[in-house]
Amino acid sequence: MIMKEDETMFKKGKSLIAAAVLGAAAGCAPPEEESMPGQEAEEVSSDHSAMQDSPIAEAGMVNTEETEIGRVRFYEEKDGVLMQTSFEKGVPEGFHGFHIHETGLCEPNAADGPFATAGGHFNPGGTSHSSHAGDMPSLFGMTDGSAYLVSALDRITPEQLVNGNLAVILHDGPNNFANIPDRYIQSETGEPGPDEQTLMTGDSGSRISCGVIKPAGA
Ligand SMILES: [Cu+2]
Repeated sequence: MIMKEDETMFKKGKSLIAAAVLGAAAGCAPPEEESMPGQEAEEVSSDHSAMQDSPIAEAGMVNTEETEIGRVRFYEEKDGVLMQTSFEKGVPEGFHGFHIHETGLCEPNAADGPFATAGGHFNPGGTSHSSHAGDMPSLFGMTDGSAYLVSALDRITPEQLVNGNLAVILHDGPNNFANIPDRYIQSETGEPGPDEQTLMTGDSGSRISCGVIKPAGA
């Protein structure tokens, strides 16, 4: 049932992209006489039509009751990966931290808290949040609990997504991307700026949904 509705959302996304591509082919660029004198017309060459192809990897997103509430699909494109996320329900209203975590193990009853078994952010470069390969734009939950997000990513490779045994995690709270200016002082150390925990996680709180990233069709 959920899968079916989810498919519909996916197709909606697909036809939007198709419409955009058609628009471009039909010559929607402004006619040359409209360019301002002395201003070079800029070529826009970004092509994110990968969603017309088959995904290379997918994650079925479950909540803590292990019900599938959404799906994340990854498509290979020329310079990276296109991520398409659709949740049918279960996303609290507002922004949520949304990341690729390092271990493809989603256990709602994990000893250290729901989905703690997925580990930290996927971070092969050993950098701070928000420079992790697994960092993604925040997911916005609508008032009806649904959410939809498409984003181009080039810090993670198709190979890592297909063979990395990784997981997508949706957090309960918004992500601060470790953007804590120095005028904020850490209560424990008296140091300015973000503390270690913030530099690791972005402080988006508990994990409310998890999905193991599997090669498409697996
Ligand atoms: Cu996370």
